[in-house]
Amino acid sequence: MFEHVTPYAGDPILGLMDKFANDDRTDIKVNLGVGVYYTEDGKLPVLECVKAAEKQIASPPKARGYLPMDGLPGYRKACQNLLFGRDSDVLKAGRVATIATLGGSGALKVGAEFIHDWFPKATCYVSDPTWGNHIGIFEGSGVEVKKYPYYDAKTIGVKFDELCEFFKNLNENDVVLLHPCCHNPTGVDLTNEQWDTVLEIVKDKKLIPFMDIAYQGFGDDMEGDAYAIRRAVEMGLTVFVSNSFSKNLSLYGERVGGLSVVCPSKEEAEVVQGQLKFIVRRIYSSPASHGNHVVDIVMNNDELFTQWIGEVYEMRDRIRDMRQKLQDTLSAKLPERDFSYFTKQRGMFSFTGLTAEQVVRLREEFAVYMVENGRMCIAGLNNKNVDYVANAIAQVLK
Ligand code: KET
Repeated sequence: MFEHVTPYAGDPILGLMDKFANDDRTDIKVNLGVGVYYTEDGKLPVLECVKAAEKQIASPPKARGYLPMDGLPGYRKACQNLLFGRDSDVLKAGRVATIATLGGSGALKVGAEFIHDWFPKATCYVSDPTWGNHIGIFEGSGVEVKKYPYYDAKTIGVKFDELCEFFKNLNENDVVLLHPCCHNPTGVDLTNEQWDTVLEIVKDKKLIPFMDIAYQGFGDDMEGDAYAIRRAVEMGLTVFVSNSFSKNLSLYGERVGGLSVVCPSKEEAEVVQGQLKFIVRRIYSSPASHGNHVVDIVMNNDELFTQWIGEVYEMRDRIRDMRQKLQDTLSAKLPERDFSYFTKQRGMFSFTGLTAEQVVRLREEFAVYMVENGRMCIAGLNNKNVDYVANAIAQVLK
């Protein structure tokens, strides 16, 4: 019956997690593959603000009824405040449709379905390179996906002029998938001035900006990382935003994300909200309850919110520290090479320029795991393994 079913090649990021788990070199192995933050002790943290929220949920235990299709109102408000700012005019005007989703991936999926349903001729343009699943999710919803020029390996920067020229040649209502901060996989972001220019083109050419923000707080800070989103809104653009709390609340497995669509009017926002609910209903009916409650409690309590911000910045600062340490150690070992990109790139990832062969050598000879495109998750480094990793990299670069 299943003879015609072809095998799944496996996912280049999540497949690594299995490989890593099955690697019995437990004393030395280092996981720099998946975009997950580990503490200095190499552990996945449970944030203090989350522990406090879970205490509230546990006593007395909360009943587990179905959530609304679009999630808890307090959760949706939390997404909106964080993305657009508490005092945002579009929020006051009720112009934003927001739903809770199953992670940032779920937000992208619901957004892709919406684009497919209501903009059937749209092509979705993603940065070259981008998070691989951007392509998978949009194509999986029947949307054609193409790439726009982005990363420049020569300058370890953005091919900015090429990108602008490219956008100028797109068609009305084409979707451009943008990373507002902490670009995955390169760690190379646009400056605010560059965002201004790009968004002018987006406006001029009537493109649909779809902003995927999975690392808010890990670049500059909560507000600074939302610059592109807020600027687009200020300019009166209609914009899709998918956000994830997986990383900044360390709630990966709870599948907490959101999809927001900024609309021209309150009336349109209500219609869009309805269609998003309809899409959710047809895929998984309603979101998961626990994560919705945790986010609702943390984000709508001033004390826990402040505590959360502090905890995010602690993670951000530790990653920055590790960038510096890795750069310093490698520069000392191979002084003829320039490793300054480690501290120039932002967020969880560095695009190392290591070839697939070198990445395989790191894994096979040193049990250091990275994605084969050369992406390293800096958040997996700590003071105990950074020398070992630097040494391994130096060996494969020699
Ligand atoms: N967008 C981006 C840019 C992103 O890096 C991820 C996850 C997601 C969305 C999905 O978020 P979630 O809330 O987990 O559904 N990226 C990491 C994990 C993964 O590949 O699934 C990663 O790149 O390692």
